Amino acid sequence: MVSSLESSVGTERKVITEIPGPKSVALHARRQAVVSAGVTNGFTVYIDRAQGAILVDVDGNHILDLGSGIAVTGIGHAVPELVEAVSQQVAAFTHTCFMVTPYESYVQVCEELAALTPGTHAKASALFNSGSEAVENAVKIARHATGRQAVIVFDHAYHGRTNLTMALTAKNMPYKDGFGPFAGEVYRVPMSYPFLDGLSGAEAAARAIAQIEVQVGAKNVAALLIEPIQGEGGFIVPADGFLPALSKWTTDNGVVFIADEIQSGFCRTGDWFAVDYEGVVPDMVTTAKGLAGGMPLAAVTGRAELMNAVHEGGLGGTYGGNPVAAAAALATIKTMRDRNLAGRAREIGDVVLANLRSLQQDVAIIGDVRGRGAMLAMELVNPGSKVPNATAAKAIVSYCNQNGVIALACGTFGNVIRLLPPLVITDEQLDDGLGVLAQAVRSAN
Ligand code: PLZ
Repeated sequence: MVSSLESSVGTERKVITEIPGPKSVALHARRQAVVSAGVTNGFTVYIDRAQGAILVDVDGNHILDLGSGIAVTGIGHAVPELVEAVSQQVAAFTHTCFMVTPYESYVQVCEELAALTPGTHAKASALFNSGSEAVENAVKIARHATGRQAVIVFDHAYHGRTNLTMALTAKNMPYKDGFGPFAGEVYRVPMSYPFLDGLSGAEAAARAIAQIEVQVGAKNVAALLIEPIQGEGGFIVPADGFLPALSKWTTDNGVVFIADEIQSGFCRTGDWFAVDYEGVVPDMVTTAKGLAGGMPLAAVTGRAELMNAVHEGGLGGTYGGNPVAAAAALATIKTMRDRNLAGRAREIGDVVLANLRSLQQDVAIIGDVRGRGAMLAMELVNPGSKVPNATAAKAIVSYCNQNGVIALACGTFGNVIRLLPPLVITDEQLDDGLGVLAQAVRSAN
């Protein structure tokens, strides 16, 4: 089954119809009749099958994936180890509800999370279905364990779309507009954004901490929640020293430091977690996306004394840690380890950063090139300024799509192009994708 899939997909980008092709156009008309307009699609080719870094649409176009379904399929599509593990688990049993009758794979996932997340302290985890749910539970646990209520979040943050996580997310459109009232006791402070603020990590941390102490009061703060590299907000890499300074402040003040590694975790940045880069040890880590290679699974992993402070029965949910998703996570983690995908992410980063920096020399609209490992981005500006250029970002995404490449925009101002290729992307595929991207940037310049 796996080998025939491989041969039917191949490894090359091929555009054989207009994009979207006629079958995708027909499906899209059906979709518009029955799917809520609130759920949108960035790129309306309908997918039939996929392998590695290639998606095949219903018209037979072979699309090169530089987005991994927003940092999910890090190990690539239809990886044999995952297909095998999931198929066997589906045949064995699909659901019991862990709260009713447990099974080993849930425990194994928690063992892996304890071993892989930073720090050698005793840890415990709880499993959920989505990133938002993990973040929401991390906040619940931190409040319960500290007996405090305030939660500190940052400008440009993205943490989800549930009621609490909307409050934690910074950007109004499209995530929050008209969906209030929002949860209380959430306080937002400035992020380190080196391209725009020019501050060192220590200076940016001092600015944030001063604001917390003046406006909230350290003793009221249950948790400080931060994406170590911000995702939806614009792939903002804080200046070195920012995260360690915040981490120290939380430790000194009895505040739970929660790293939201939902987008940056699981080898994406060239380490298992983005905080590993500066040796920061969070009190809690939230994970999802890359954890289970496309099956819905999320986790909160934290210091055992925090995680176990919650009363019995205080955490849970029908599907959390579902056996099929747990099997997928174990296969995903094994694949990442066996194929050294953290190392591969670093190689991808070296190639892409060099390529985009040289392109930046030639075009006036690239203000900044940044990222780490295979979490990479360019920020587009009006020539000669730092004024956000969302028009260029839209044009670049659309040019890539027309040519069979998935590239994603992000950023508070919609002016950042992010690259999140599957970590198994080949050198040839990466070259091909960067070639299309360069043409797209030149045509938007
Ligand atoms: N925390 C850091 O990146 C999800 C959102 C896409 P869920 N990011 C993609 C969209 O527009 O809805 C994300 C994240 C970080 C939390 C989340 C939320 O994870 O699995 O989408 O709930």
